Amino acid sequence: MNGAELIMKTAKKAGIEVCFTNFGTSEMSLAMAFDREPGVRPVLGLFEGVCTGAADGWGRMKDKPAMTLLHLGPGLANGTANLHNARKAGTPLINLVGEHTSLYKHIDSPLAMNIEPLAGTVSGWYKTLKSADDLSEDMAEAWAASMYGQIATLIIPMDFQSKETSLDVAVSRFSFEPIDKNAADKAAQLLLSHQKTALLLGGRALRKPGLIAASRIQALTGCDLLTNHVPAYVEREPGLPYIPQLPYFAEQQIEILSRYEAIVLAGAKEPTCFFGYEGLQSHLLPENQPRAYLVNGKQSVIAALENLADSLKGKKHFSSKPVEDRIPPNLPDGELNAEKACLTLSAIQPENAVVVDEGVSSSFNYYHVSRNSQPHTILNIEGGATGWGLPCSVGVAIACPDRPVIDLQADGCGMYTVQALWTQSREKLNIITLICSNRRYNILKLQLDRAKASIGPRAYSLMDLENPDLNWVKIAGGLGVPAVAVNTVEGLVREFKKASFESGPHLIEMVLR
Ligand SMILES: Cc1ncc(C[n+]2csc(CCOP(=O)(O)OP(=O)(O)O)c2C)c(N)n1
Repeated sequence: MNGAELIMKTAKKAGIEVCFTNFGTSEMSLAMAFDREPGVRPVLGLFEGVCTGAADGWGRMKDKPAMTLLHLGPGLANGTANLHNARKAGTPLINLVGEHTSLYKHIDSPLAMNIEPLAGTVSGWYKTLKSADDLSEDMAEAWAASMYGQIATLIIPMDFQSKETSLDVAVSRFSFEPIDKNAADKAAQLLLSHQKTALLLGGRALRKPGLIAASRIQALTGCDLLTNHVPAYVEREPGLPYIPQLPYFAEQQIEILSRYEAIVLAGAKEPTCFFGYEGLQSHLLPENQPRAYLVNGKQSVIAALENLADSLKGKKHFSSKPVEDRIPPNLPDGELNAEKACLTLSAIQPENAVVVDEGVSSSFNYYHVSRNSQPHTILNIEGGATGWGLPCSVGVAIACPDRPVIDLQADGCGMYTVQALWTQSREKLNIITLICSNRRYNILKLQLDRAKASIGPRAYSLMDLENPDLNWVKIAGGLGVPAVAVNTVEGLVREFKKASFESGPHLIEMVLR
């Protein structure tokens, strides 16, 4: 057995099932180990951003890490934007990054790069392997670090991968830190002693057990439940509460947040502006608003919410709210625009779907209008780095082969990592990509309009995706994914149903007015 095989054995023993990779010479031994230690399934992405986005999608669905295998610093650099998205989403994820032979490192060869600082920008844990003797222990440590919902990057010199070893496979161990009783007491006190309160949910709190505990807290205290603008993962089904998202624009968020006398944050980041503007506060919670943070990043938010709900029993203070009737959305008709596209999807999406939302300005409405759709999971781009939806769908479909995967995908963002369609085709993944084809960077135009900036023709043309038009049907076809274009609700319904009946990936370009 060599070092690379030991890494794969350790990964398999820890429960890692898949590795999204685009490798090179310095990772050759690791690539060969996929055959010698076949527990981990390798999946090829034709750009590292596809691999890292796919690992994000897989990790979100399974709540445990997928691996990537990337080529040296440049490979990691290509994958960094989607690692950033994964970091913001709190996704467990492990990168294996090759490094030049340990004795050769001081030579400034063509691909040499200082990898660690780059890894540090996105990784909660990172390490360059110092000795072949540490291979298995370091891999097990990387796994444990990732399980807190962070990225772990292990940089492995080439000579350690190929070195023969008789080391044992290390056992990976992970547990959350105990929940904080003081934080729970403070949260309970705030929720019970104020009239108008909110519980701001994020991270794993938006999974089913967290949502059930949150709705118990709501029933016992009368608090509102909220989430940040782009929650990474939200489960929806009858019996689970609808969690309104804070709006995109800062002044709207400030207006909503200032209605509350006290706030409890449960796994959610403190709301901030996407961008700082002069005269506008960047932290959006009112300065003197009493608040409690239920957990730190190493505690289980689900356990903390359940504990809080239990501790509030018998101390009912406010009457609970009536449960909202779940009325499914009506199907619109006629020519497609962004709102109708969201309504149509909400009305026809199949039961148990996973909806990956990188629709940007076209999907502003989707989160709200789909609240009573068939049971589903929504994934969102918490980090805001473009080019996430297509790769993320790859990881989701591999993690959950029995669930329909729908990517609500803005056209501009789609072009960043369009190679993901090839992986979708090669792996025969059941994904329907719905391109929101407005043929512009609309969100940038909206931002400029708001800033009342006078836009000259050159700047204007930089936000236009016309001349030439992107031909999505041909692009998808060239990457092995059957595609059609539609411009009416009726066409969308027809093509969506057709695509749902056939296995494998499909793309529908929704030409929006
Ligand atoms: C890595 C990265 N590059 C650039 C941007 C800036 N940006 C934000 S959204 C966007 C494209 C928006 O266009 P599109 O995807 O078509 O969605 P629309 O705005 O039309 O709804 C760009 C370039 C970003 N957020 N991240």
